[in-house]
Parts: sequence; structure tokens; C-alpha cells
Amino acid sequence: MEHKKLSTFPADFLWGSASAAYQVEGAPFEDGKKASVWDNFVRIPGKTFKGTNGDVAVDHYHRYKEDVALMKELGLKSYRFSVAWTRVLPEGRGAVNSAGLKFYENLVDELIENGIEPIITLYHWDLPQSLQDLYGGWESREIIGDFLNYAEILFETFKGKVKYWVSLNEQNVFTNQGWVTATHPPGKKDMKLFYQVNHIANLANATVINKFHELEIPGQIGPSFAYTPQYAKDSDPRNVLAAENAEEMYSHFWMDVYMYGEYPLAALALLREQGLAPVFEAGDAALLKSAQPDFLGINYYQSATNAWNPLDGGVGAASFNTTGKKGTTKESGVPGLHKKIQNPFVERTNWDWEIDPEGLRIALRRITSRYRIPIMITENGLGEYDKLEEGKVHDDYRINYLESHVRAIKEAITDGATVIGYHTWSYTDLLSWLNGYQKRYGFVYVDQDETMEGSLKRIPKDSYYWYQHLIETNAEEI
Ligand code: BGP
Repeated sequence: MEHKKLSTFPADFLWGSASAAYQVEGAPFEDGKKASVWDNFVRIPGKTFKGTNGDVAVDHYHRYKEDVALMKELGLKSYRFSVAWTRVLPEGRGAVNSAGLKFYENLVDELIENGIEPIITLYHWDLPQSLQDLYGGWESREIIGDFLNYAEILFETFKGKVKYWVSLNEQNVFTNQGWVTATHPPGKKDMKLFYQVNHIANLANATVINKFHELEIPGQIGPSFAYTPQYAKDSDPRNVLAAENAEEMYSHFWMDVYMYGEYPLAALALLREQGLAPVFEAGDAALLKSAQPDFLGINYYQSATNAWNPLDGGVGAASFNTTGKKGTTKESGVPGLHKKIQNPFVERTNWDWEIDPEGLRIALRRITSRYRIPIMITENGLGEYDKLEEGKVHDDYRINYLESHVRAIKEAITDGATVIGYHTWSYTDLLSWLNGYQKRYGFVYVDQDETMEGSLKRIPKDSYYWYQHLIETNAEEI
């Protein structure tokens, strides 16, 4: 629908930016920290672009004050960051490492002193290696107790200071990459295990959300889901069904569990037929139903378009573009379910991610219709090559991307969605898990590259000043 007049953003809207510990901090073994699964995975030859790792990253661990000062100047209302479990509990359980916890206490205090709302992500993929070794990490139900213990330490430490909490970042991504495509740790390809791991992660998520509410921690908690709204290629009913399949298997399969405590029926029927359905134990169903997130975090980057893909002779999985060479993504799909095709109506980034601001409005509308829950956009952004020229980065392409997405949010709010915040990915440039340092997302350029020997100097890009104005004016001009 077209509106004659758009709503304004609420006065307390959280204009923010986001990051994750492994991608920014560096200092992997300082002040008592021990290895996470990512500290080790990046050392396996061929796993990351040019063998990049987060040993230095952008050195946020040592430069957080400088970073927060730049955030303040930018006018950020909120900053979403993740805690590295291995700083707080180097082996995932046992005694608290107070030197590691201190880093986050300092960061939270620094943010608050500068008028910036801290938003903590409990888990952004850097599982303690010890827990992986001990019982297979997410493959065992033992993780639920350990995750709960870790979360409680953070709830108790930061209650009253931190009001917004993200439980799991992109459960759909870390389980899929870890156990289906083998591109993230532990690097396995096992569909049965994937659905079981995911079920265990659902239980852990529900347990932690319930504890947060039981302890009456002032504030709100929810998971962050990587939502890719699915489109059909055209009105051929088989293509429409392919899109429905993708939406069921890749979106409802997670969001329904978060919101209704139940897996969607068609997905479950298919998994039962294939012998892949997660094994429920006594109490699982009740636990999933009992937990209610306060908001749903959404990470939105792109939409996806689908066509029918026959069971016999259909295309299967393909690797994705981690090189930054446009047009190198190969056709991929799941026979009998769907095939992902290029959308001819949208532009693409150099990593072949489709640029679709309307898709964000569609995403917000779909979630609002199905779940009626406040939404926090916990990530949205453009990963591109940036060029530093005479001390400046003219990233007008990023400004265009972000501006069009902010406009889409405004339209969705006018349509009736409740959106409480917008966090761009990312604040500074940082390490992309698989794409090294050349795929940049930040408002602040950081002199760091694949040699990992950059000066680490921070330089605000044009987009930094654009966001500053947007925040000042509460996006009234958009
Ligand atoms: C999300 C992750 C982020 C970040 C982002 C960009 O899935 O939550 O941690 O990495 O994607 O992805 P990439 O670095 O692959 O471009």
C-alpha cells in the first residue's frame, strides 16, 4: 500500500550499530581468555579468505575507549555487541575470570557514561573450545546448563545497567553453517545432527529467556534471527509452492519455535518422512511453549527468490561467493523443495547479496502479521570494497543502501509494525568471518587488511556523517 504520509520514528527509537566479539576484539589469549571454536577453526587451511583470523581483528579490546568516543560523536543511541564466553569463563564453566569480565564492565560503563544504551548479545558463535571437546558443544544437552550458568553470570553482573539482551545470534546461520555446509565450526555435514543441534539450541534459548524473566531482570530479551523473506519467481503455482517451502523450512522453522514453541507442521512432516526430525524428550515441548521473547531481533540483509526444483534431477547445494567477484554464485537448491534463483528486479553486491529494501518492509510486515511482537532490527548493512582516498572514504553506495532501508522501516511502521531499534552492521570495519577484511561494513574505516598488519587507525567514512545527521533529525527527512 502507498501512504500519503509516513509515520515518524518514536522519540526513543534506538538508532544503533552492531558488532560481535570475535570480529572486533582481538586479544584472544589476553587476561586469562582461552580458545573459542573460532580461534581454532580459522587456523584450518582453506577455511577463511586468505587465512584471515581474529587475532588482532580491529583491536577493539585495547581501543574500546577511542571507539566509544567516536560513537558518542556520531550520536549513537545504542550499541549492540557480544560477550566472548571464553573471557568470562575461559573453559565455558567453572570459576569466573574476573579480568575478562572486567573488560565488559568497563565497556558497559563507558557506553552508559557517554549516553549510549548497551545491548548485549550472549552468544555470537564463539563457543568455548573446552565445551566442544568435552561433549561436542551444541551436540549435547549438557550445553543447556552451561549456557544458562554463563547467561546468569551476565544477567547478575549487568542487571540495572543493560536493558536489552539478545540470547542467540542467528541460530539458523550457526547451525546451518556448522552442521550442513561445514563452513563454520565444527565443520560437519550431517543433516540429522543439524536438526538435533538446532533443537538443543532452541531448548537453551528458551531456558535462558525463562531465567531472565524468573529473575525479574529489568529489561527485555529476545533472539536475533537472520530473516530472508522468500519470493516466488512468478505465479506458476509450483514456483509459489517452492517459495512457501523455503519460507517454511528457513524462516517459520525458527521463528515459530521462538514465538509459538512449536515447529511448523509441513516442515515437521517432511523431516519425519526423511527420518531427520529432532528427538523430543519429556519436558521439551512444555519448555519451548513456556518461553516468550519480549522482542524479536531481526538481521536483514536480503531477500531470496525461488523456483520449483524437482526431486529427481533437481539442483543441490553449491558453495557461496566469499571472493567478492560478482556473479560467481552458482545455482543451488534442495531437490523436491526449492531452487534459489537470481531476482532480475534487484541489484546485487560484489558478493552477490541482493539489495532489496522493499524486502525489509515485507519482512517486518510478515513478522507483524504472524507474530504480533515488537521487532528490533539487530543487523542491516552493506558489505563492500571501500577505498581510502586522501584520507576519506566516499561510500555513497552504503548511504544509499542504508537510507533506502530506513525508508522501508518507516513505511512498515506506518503499516502498523512496532519497531524499537535499528542497528547497522557494523560500527567499525571488522573481520568478516569468511571474507577477510576486504568486505567492509563500518561507518568507521579501520586500516586493517588481509596481511593483518594494518595501523588500525580509525577514519570516519562519509556514511558516518550521514548517520549522524539522520540520528539528529530522527530520520524526518527520509
Ligand atoms: C551476519 C552475522 C554477522 C556478520 C554479517 C555479515 O550473518 O551475524 O556476524 O558477519 O552477517 O556477514 P559477512 O561478514 O559474511 O558478510
